[in-house]
This record gives sequence, C-alpha cells and structure tokens, in this order.
Amino acid sequence: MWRELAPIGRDPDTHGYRRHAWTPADTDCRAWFRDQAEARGLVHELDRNGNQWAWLGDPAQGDAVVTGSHLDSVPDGGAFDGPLGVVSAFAAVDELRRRGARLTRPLAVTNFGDEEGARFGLACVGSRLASGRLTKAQAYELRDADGVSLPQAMAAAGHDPDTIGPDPERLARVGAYVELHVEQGRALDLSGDPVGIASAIWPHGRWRFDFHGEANHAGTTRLVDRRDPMLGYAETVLAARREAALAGALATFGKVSVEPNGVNAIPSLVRGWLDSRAADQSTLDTVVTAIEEAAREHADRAGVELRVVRESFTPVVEFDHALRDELNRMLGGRVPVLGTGAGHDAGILSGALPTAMLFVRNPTGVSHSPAEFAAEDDCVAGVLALADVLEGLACR
Ligand code: HGY
Ligand code: MN
Ligand code: MN
Repeated sequence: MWRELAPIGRDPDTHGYRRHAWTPADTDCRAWFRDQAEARGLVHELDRNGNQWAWLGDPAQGDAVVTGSHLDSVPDGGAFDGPLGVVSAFAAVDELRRRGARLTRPLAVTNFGDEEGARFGLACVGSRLASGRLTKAQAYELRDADGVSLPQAMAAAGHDPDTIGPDPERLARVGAYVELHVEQGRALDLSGDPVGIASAIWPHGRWRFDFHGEANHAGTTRLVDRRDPMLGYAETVLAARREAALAGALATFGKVSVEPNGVNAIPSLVRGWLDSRAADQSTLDTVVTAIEEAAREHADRAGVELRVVRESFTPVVEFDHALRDELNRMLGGRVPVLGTGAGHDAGILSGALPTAMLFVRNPTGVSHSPAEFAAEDDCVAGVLALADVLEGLACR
C-alpha cells in the first residue's frame, strides 16, 4: 500500500509532497483510497463534503468505530503526516481479519479531505464542514492564491459543491473516532516508546498580516520618501519571535507574498501569514495581541497601512478522557500520554463525538518537511496497536 501511494504528488527534486485539496494529486490519492477499500471488500462512500469512508458492516447499525486520517499535504510535506494513519487503518483491518476478530459494531476507514488547508488557508475543511464548524457560505468564500474558489475547485475535480454542509446524521452513527498519526515531535523518541496516546491539542490559529505601502522605484526614491511595507513585515517577524519566546509560545511566519515582487521596485503590498500556538488560550491571546500591536507600531513608523485577518482558528482540544484511558488499558496501561501543538481532524471532531489519537514514534521529530520519517518497525507497532484498539472497541 505504502509503495503504491508514495509516488502520488511527490516532487521529483525535493521528494516532498504537493497533495493539495482538489488538485489532480488529491484526485489520485482518492482513487488509491477507493482501490484499497474495494480490494478489501469494504463499501466505499464519498460523503457530501468529499470525505471518503470505507465501511465494514452496516453503518445504519450506528455506534461505529471509525479510524483514518488525511491524504493531503502541506507544500513540500513529508510522506507520513496523514498517509500513515490511512495506510495503518487499512493494515489494521487486514490484521483484524488475520486474527479472525468478530466485529459487533460497524467499522470504517476514513480519508478526511483538505486537512492541511494548504490551498485555501483553512485547516481541516472536510471535518469542519461535516461537524458544522464551517458553514457552506463560509466555505464558498475560500479562495486559493490564483483566486479559484473552493466550490470551483471542487466542481473542477468532479465533486458537486452544492451538496456541502453539516452531516449530523453521519456523525451520529459514529461511536468513536481513533486517528493514528506520526508524532510531530520527539517525545516518543526521548521516552523510547514506539507508540503514544494523545492527551490534548494546543489552541492554534493562522492570521494574515497585510502591509499596504506605496510602490516606487528602488533606484530613485530617497529613503525618507518611502512607504515600504517590507520594513513593517520584517520588523513584525522579529517581534513575533520575541513575543513568543517571552510567553513560552510558538509563532511562525512561514508564508509571505509580495506585490509586485520586483527586484527593483519598492513593494505596494506585503502579505505575511502568522501561525501561532500556545498551551492555553490566554497565552495565545496575549502573544497574538502583542504581535499585532508591534506590527501596528512598525507599520506606522514605516508609513504603511496594516490589516490583520484571522483566517483559521482551533480552540484547545482535550481528547475524551474515557476513550483515552480505555485505549491505554487496551495497550497494556504503560503507553505515554502526550499533548501536541499539531492540529488534526480528531481535534475538530472531538466536539461532535468521542475521539482519540495514537502517535507513532518519529525519531527526528521533523514534520512538514520531506525529511519526515518513521521506522518501519515503529509503523508496524502502530498498526498492531491500532488493531488492538479497534478489536477492543468493535468486538465487544
Ligand atoms: O498545522 C497543523 O497543525 C496540522 O498539520 N494541520
Ligand atoms: Mn500536517
Ligand atoms: Mn496531519
């Protein structure tokens, strides 16, 4: 399965992935998912929001045990973030069959669409739509860098955008969702464990900072006459690092766009995207407020206008305690329980149903990079742990 999926959307030079929502690479990943489902006799279903479900048993029975993750990636992402959870879910179904497990609850493997929000800027679109945390109207407002709207992109990929919206009946049939994911950090490497269980997800969000200045000639405009937005942006990046360090939080400007982006032209507009995360909401609020205040001061000093727009936000997630502890018991009771700053569909769905996560050791902790890696032995340990959990939950 891994070898069949690996070449899809991989950049030949960087070996990073560009599996962005509703692009041909995404379509190919979806075709791979469907093939895997049908090869196992699972009933494939595409829900109104473009999420994929592969059913074993009758979903109408309700109280289903569901496991999966996402197949889309960040720009130049790694091979494991998302796909490890989906491949492990199918492999865990194979393992349950090898064990002759007798399911008493329906089981499903899922691929939630557009988890990374790489193209339209909002994380977890598929699970937010399904859980009603993103409305159809809000989804219709989303645009990619070329101005293509989400509905246009969906339609171009063959999915009818008119059907998107909350899916409460579907989620009501799910009794538990367990997502296996490569760890995006080194806690398991440091503790020497192949598998861990998630406790919580930090609150986190994405803010777009628009610095509007005055385009002019780089070679003839005196420094004192300039209204250069690049200065406002550059000072804000440094301020973000200072404020995050002060508060023990995280702040990253990883994406910037410059108009007109000419070597010999003072920009008219510089857009910078801030990703900020912290262990609790008040710290996050403090850091983002401080960064925005610093940005306004620097913008004023540079004589430029600043507009800040929050594009994505996920409040703190505490995973379901009973399910978390049940998973730990099923895995022998000595599995590390760890928090994470990375968002996941399991976090978005935690408001609608009991969810849990299993993490698989990442020896370097690196993620959102072609260098992301997990050892095969640890991936197999993850599949066996997931199979133990699915057997424990679905074979009562
Ligand atoms: O950005 C995140 O936390 C996740 O990878 N979507
Ligand atoms: Mn990710
Ligand atoms: Mn992920």
